[in-house]
Amino acid sequence: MISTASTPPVHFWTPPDLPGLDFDPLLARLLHEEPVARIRLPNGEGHAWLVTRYEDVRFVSTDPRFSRKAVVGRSVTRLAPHFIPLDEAIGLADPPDHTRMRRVVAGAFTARSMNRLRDHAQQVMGELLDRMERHGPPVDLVAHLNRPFPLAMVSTLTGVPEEDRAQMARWSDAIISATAGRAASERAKGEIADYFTALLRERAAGPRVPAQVRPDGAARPDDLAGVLAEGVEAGALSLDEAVALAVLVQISGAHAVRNNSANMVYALLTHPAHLARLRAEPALVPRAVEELLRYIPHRNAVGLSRIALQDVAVGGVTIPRDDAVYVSYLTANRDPAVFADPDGLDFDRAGPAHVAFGHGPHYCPGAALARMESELVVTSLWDRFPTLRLDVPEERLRWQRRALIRGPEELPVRW
Ligand code: FLV
Ligand code: FLV
Repeated sequence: MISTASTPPVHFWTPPDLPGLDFDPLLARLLHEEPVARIRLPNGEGHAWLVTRYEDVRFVSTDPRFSRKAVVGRSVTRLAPHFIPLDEAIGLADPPDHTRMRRVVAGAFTARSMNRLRDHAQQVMGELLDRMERHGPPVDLVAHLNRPFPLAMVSTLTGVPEEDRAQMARWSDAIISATAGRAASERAKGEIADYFTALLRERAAGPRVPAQVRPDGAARPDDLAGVLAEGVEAGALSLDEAVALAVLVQISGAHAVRNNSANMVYALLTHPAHLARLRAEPALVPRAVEELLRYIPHRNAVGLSRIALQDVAVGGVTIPRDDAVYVSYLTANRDPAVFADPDGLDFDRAGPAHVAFGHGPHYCPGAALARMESELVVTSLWDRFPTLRLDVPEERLRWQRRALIRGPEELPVRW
């Protein structure tokens, strides 16, 4: 029998500039009508598969027959003109190389590091809120809080000193962008890689920040740069791998939480009953943040593909060897087979975990930090400014256009 099931039509997909937290209509249609589809995005060559159901997304993101390494050197169809990670980055590695690098990073994302960062987070948040109060209403919340807060947190984690953080933000914006132009994005990748190469060399030469004293008496900084420098010295990973890893953590950590936490504030300001309940029941905050992570469409289109190393059946369709495959964590989080009333925001939702941080070996290493930052944003902001509200009608808010990661351009508020 001749089957046409394995060669469905290719959907040409130029993601629309959607306002607010509207869900991409093509993504919704594919989830419901064509859960294993073929797409073509504005850059790169040919087509790629797109897998949208929760179970299929978890399968593709876990099965070793789908390779990230094999993406390197291929011009897979994509949203951005360039590739965001450096070729040696952990996001483009497969096990066992991936496992080896991940083990090194674990040393910087320990419970102890997170606890230390929690105290620091409260201090940074307090300073930003003080500054906002001194400025007085109206203020742009993105500029005053959503942008500087995660930038400070991830920079403390990586080991980037305060005086270099504005430059980090400029590099990140040029790299996580579909509009900066390929040359500018590649130049920024080169410059930030040079910066982290120098920072790691400096850490290897000796600590310049107050060091933790380890049981063996040796002293070292336990920020990511210190952990990576030590890993390079021990032969656990190459300098290029360490630099590419640090760059990915630095740019993704600041950029993702800036936008996602701004979207959370927007979601709460436009769901007053949810906000009132959250204020009345502070114990609800962790569950509310989980539900917001599930609900918020974090990005436009899709991020990083994998290559099928063999023919693999996914959701009843055979994906041929050598074809590129994307998953959508956005649609997986709206799959009605897993989440009842998936398009509703429901702080009482129980059941399976969302996949907003990805799934499988590449699961976001910064998830605990991102959760802590988001919980702090949605509590401290209203503790300090209980009457916080938008300063313009909702329809007048400007949303980033042709973005990779979605979020408001600015969030004018008063109190
Ligand atoms: O938005 C993207 C992205 C963001 C990011 O923080 C890290 C990345 O590697 C990527 C990416 O590869 C593709 C994106 O569209
Ligand atoms: O870090 C990545 C990432 C972060 C993010 O906030 C959104 C994304 O789509 C991605 C991604 O696709 C790949 C990453 O490595």
